[in-house]
Amino acid sequence: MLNAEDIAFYRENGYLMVENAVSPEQLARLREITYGLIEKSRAVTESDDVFDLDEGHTAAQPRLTRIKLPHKQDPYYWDVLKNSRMTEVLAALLGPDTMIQTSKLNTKAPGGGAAVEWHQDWAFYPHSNDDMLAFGLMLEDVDEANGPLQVIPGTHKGPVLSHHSADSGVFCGAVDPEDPLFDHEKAVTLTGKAGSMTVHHVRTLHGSAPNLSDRNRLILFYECRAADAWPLVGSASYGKLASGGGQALWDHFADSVITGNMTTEPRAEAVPMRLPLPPAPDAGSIFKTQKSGGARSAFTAREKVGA
Ligand SMILES: O=C(O)CCC(=O)C(=O)O
Repeated sequence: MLNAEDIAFYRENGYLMVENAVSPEQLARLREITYGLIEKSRAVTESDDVFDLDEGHTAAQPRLTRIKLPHKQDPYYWDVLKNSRMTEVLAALLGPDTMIQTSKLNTKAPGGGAAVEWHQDWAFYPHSNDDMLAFGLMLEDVDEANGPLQVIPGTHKGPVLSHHSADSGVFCGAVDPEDPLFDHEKAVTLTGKAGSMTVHHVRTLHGSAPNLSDRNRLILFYECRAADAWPLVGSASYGKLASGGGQALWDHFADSVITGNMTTEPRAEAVPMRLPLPPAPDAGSIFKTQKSGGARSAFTAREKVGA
């Protein structure tokens, strides 16, 4: 599925577009399940373990920022990851042994669905090496108007920028728009037809503007790692598991294998790291972390005014 040129492009730029990552049947079923979950969210009044609610969410008009851990909400999301062309992309970019780090379905509602401020996933969850990436499977067409993912090529080879609020000192999950290392002029916008998939390296700077269209922007993210990239203390999601003890952690990892085998021999590389601590007051999702942590918006300053 990926040729040598694609692989070289990814290694050089830290991102890639892949068309037709799933079959039309898989796409149709994923959409059906996703819209079913959005329907269910009508009964929900506060963000919980499944739904992250956007401002203005009501029973009459569901507005979600996210469905959390979709592969835990319906087994079909997991089935698609394991039984589609995605596994070929994983093998080409991460090798034969791969695991899921997390998943999320960012569901930007029409007419203003929340921006995701610029960040590096690596700042949220440093590991012993950075052979990690995120797939972004488009469940609806994504264009300039409905809040596409944007990336800054080459940043996967650069430093980890500060994702801490200059005001409060907490981890706010976003870079400061005025950070001199944040070169927004180089941003590339990733649009495509439903069924297309973005791939970005764990250290690539990325973000997305609000959804200003009258259409949903549904992107299903699977964040994956080489099995020998081992999590370091500091990531909120692993923190929860660790409180269940070693067995809970082990069971979680055993359930996270996508291809090949897990390992108890992590590979350590000399990669730059920062820890996502102390946490923002509400670390329930990236949206909550950025808001409650006091992240400054790059989008109000730029895209919203068309600058
Ligand atoms: O939804 C998006 O456009 C970006 C999502 C993202 O980067 C994240 O949730 O970490």
